[in-house]
Amino acid sequence: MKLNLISLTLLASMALAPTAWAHDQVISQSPAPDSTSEAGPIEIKLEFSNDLLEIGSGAEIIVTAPDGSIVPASCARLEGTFATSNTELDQPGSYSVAWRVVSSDGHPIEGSYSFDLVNESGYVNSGSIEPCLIATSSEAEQDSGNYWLLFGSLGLAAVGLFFYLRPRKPRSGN
Ligand SMILES: [Cu+2]
Repeated sequence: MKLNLISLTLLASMALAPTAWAHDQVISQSPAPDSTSEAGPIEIKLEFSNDLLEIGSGAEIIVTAPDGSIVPASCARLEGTFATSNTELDQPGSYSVAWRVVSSDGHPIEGSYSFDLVNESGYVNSGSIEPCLIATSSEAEQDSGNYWLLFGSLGLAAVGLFFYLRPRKPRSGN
């Protein structure tokens, strides 16, 4: 009887655990997915089910234009359950928003969605947005190049050390 109670408690806690440990969820996104916005300064605002953590490279919000280029957008700001980034859009078409934040349980979570832009007022970007620095693919390649250079020089140093330290054979025939 006592054993049954223990196993029941164990079973119940196992059933409840996944819920307690689940990542936070995005609960609202602005501009809303599949909505249409008018050209101009646009604030991307994402709301989550719990306070976000500000650790490491933390939060990233990347906005991609209809032509596939990355739109200048400010670094993501975290305020409690919100992550926001400011941008300015004048090219009509479909934009995609890709985000990555750190959930309150310490796990990174990510998602993406798209919204449409129309430009009926003839808005022209002022270029006043200070873009957040985003590592481009060429920078990433350069990093890996430096890595191999370092790796290679370490290897050379090891080979040099080996030849320097290796015991010399006494010359035969002396
Ligand atoms: Cu998690």
